[in-house]
Amino acid sequence: MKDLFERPSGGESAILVSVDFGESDYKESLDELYQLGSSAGLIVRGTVEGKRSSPDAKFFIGSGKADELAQMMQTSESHVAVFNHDLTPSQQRNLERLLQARVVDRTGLILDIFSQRAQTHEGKLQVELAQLEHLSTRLVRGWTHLERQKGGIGVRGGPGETQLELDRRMLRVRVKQLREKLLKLKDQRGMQRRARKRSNVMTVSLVGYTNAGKSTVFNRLTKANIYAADQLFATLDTTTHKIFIPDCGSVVLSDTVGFIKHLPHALVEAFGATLEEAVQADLLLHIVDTASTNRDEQITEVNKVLMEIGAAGVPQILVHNQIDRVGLEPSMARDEYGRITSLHVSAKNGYGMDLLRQAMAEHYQLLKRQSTEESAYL
Ligand SMILES: Nc1nc2c(ncn2[C@@H]2O[C@H](COP(=O)(O)OP(=O)(O)OP(=O)(O)O)[C@@H](O)[C@H]2O)c(=O)[nH]1
Ligand SMILES: [Mg+2]
Repeated sequence: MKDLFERPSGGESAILVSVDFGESDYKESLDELYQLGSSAGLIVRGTVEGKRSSPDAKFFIGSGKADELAQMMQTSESHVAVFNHDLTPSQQRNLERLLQARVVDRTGLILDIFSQRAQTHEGKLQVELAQLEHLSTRLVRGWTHLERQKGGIGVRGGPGETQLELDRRMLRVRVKQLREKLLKLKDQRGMQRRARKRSNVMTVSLVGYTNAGKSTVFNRLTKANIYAADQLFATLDTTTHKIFIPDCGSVVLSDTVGFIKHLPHALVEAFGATLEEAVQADLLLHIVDTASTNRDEQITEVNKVLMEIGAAGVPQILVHNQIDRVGLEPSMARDEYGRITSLHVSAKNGYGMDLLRQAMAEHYQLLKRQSTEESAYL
């Protein structure tokens, strides 16, 4: 976040590049890239679009489009080209040579936002590990460019392609160090969680697509004042608060990092310890932006990531948020056994927050019944 504000007059100029391979969600993914760019602090000056059946081996977009891009970069005085795709190291290198500018792919951009947002010690270590893991599969530049120096999107300082072999060795050493440090922190988290379990406190995690309104819900329920903003990945570090709910007692509520389509694998792996909060929760509140045109796909994406991290089995309530934007009333739906399956709320206006509390209280009662039944069998 610090970097975001350090950049002069709001950020660097950039051109977006997107190729339509005939996917059904092409337009939404380009909108998302725009949001990612502005969340990273870039000023988007233009977009180069093309249609292809497969990527061009040399420039990804083909040489004609690459020339068009070079032109647009020059006239708009942009120094960054952001691709809505993952590039091979050689495509990136060829483009950088041609454009004489920095080229960032979708994963690089997401990693950059994460590195700007990381605030806690653990968050910073996790981002660094993700960046190094990503880099180790491609290693176009030296790893030293990931040192937290001042610099632009996708670079953060750095000397370029020098000393590649030495870099590889240093990279391996650093990855090992980071893994060890993170493992220690994971143990600490585990100890805290076990203490909570012993004290019979229910744990609830807010999960969902980025920008759905998780932090706004969190603030409503806890009366905390954590950062919520119309930005992708406004939240990076897990925040946990204890709240008191009638018929339920204390509940430990966590706000977590948002998910996105094609969440870089290196990030999912590096954020294992943080995401573990969701895996170990008694209940997931899956926050959805009801007003998004891509709502159903976002729900599917979130469930995919939950599956990947091993949280698919945790009971989940779908919370359709932002109903004020589509003119719906707060409501609650139940399955055939009477269990709450989904809610419609507006965190911004506070509509339906009582329903959220009721849902947590009912889940608590359910857990209590289950544990009594279990102990009856023993
Ligand atoms: N109109 C409306 N806006 C909302 C509502 N809930 C959240 N927002 C807005 O949506 C934007 C994103 O909200 P956040 O709470 O930061 O979303 P998040 O899910 O925590 O996002 P990340 O941390 O970036 O993944 C902010 O501008 C909020 O003010 C709602 O119920 N109605
Ligand atoms: Mg948030």
